[in-house]
Amino acid sequence: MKHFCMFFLVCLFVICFAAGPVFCAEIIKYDFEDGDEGWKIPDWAYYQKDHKAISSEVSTDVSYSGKKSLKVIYDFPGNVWAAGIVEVEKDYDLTDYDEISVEVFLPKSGPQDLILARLILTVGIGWQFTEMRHPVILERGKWTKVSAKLESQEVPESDWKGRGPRRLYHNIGKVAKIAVRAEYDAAPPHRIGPRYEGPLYIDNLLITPKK
Ligand SMILES: [Ca+2]
Repeated sequence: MKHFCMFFLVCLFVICFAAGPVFCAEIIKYDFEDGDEGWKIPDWAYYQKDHKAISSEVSTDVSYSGKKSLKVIYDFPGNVWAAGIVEVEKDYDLTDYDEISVEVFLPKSGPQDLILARLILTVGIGWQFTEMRHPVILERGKWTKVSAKLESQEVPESDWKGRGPRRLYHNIGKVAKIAVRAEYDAAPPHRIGPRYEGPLYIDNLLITPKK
């Protein structure tokens, strides 16, 4: 019996050790309760003609979790496609993670069905943009969840753009930035809308481990 117990404990130790990273993967969360946590509009975006994010700051106007969120001010002209990005730069190995999600709030004063959001990961040695294949339409006056399954052997169908070496699957261990991009989906002359000079709020970005 004693030998059996010892054998069992050794087996348990070996299994736990072998599966260490799975057990150790903890949820990654940005909820802006302790400041901007490194999130900002990247410098290069200010030089892009179609990037229209003006400023970002932590705010108590609205929140999805806790009392604060990240308030990003945009100036979308409405008569042309435009976008605005906020991001955090930090090295992540997301091999043992399953899904990434974020909540985005569009005030009631915003246009309906014209502002969308998607998540973007900057990955690999070449820092390549890997973006969600389908952006999500933001509902006015509500928090809208934007989420995507991360790529893995278990999830062959991809929620992400990028082929070959740019594919997220090949770079999931080398994520350098996480970004949220808002897009004003104007396509003149037939699809245009009112100018929107105002905020979106970002909160509760979660990267959840595989079960
Ligand atoms: Ca929060």
